[in-house]
Amino acid sequence: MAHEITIGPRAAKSPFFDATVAAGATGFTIYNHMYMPTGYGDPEGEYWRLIDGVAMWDVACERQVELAGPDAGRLADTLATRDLSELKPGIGRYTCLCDHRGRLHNDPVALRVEEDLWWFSIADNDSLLFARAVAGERGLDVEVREPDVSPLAIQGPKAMVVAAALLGDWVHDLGYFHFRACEVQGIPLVVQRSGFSKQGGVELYLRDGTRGLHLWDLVAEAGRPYAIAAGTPNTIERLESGLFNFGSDNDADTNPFELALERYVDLDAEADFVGKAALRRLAGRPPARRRTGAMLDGPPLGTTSAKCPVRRGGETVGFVGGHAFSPRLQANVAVALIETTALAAGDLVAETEAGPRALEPRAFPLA
Ligand code: THG
Repeated sequence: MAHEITIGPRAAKSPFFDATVAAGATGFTIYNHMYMPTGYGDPEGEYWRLIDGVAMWDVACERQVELAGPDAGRLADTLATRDLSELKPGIGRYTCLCDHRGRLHNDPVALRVEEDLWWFSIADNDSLLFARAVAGERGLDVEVREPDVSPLAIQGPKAMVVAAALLGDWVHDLGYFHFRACEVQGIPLVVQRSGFSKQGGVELYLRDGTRGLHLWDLVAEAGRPYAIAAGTPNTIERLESGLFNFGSDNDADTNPFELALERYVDLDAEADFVGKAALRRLAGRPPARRRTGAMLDGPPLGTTSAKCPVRRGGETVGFVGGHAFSPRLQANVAVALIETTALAAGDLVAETEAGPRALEPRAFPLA
């Protein structure tokens, strides 16, 4: 008997939902309380389309936490582990968000939309609640809310020509994480050079959820000469590239140094951001665990972002945060978070669902 998950406030539809079903979505996950497609039935084809061509992804679940008002900039700098104050409107920056003990609770792209208007394009965690609490405790004059904004990603080596066909040649001049507001056939957008792959492209932040299906069709039409098709943030490619995936690569007690995200922590920032003192203490000694790329031996493994244990001798010394068979490398790629001493000692084994596999640590990128 087939079962279904009810649509409602705990599992909302993206504005692109019906289009993704029509395009043949075969699976969904829930991310920021919203459905996100996880595949269209041809994992290998979807991978090669991202590597060699162009794909369009429903990533509406990358919800925005909007900070608006006179203290919006102050709150942005209070939440982020990097200095955002000197960003000009139209520029974004990838940053960590930590709690008071330096534990990561999100890794958004922060966009300064206007002087006093910010969006934190968040990964899968309820950081809106955290932002509201901090704004209140610090006595800041700022509204924190979730606006009607839903990203649609165009990714792959042909993504920029598709974006230019849809929007105009100006998109080629956007620097990485730079963005611009525009309209296409009256549909309000913010267009940013960004996306969760190393293959290049843009994200179209749809600013009116009632226009999702129309926008989807316009992108599909502009991409037709380049054989665009629906895809999803791709686990194989993100593992090869070493992109951090919040929730898979970390647990609730992981700090940015363990995750090799230290270049997104500025301990000399002027703002007294949440977690700064704790992160200063943590920075003074080697991290207890370390995130690493890895190869897993043996026959091809399935693609997963589910965790499995890493052992050394009889002991559990960490976890694999996702693994896949890389068609480019013809080998199994993985990401793992492993106790630093065990990582140095070697002889590591991942207890995958297909049985134990020797784990060889490797620096990112793997491909
Ligand atoms: N796009 C948008 N929002 C998002 C994501 C996105 N929110 C959730 C999630 N993804 C956030 N995570 C990431 C992780 C990595 C990157 C962006 C968002 C990324 N990293 C580049 C890298 O690692 O090479 C560049 C980072 C840098 O060095 O500045 O792009 O994908 N809208």
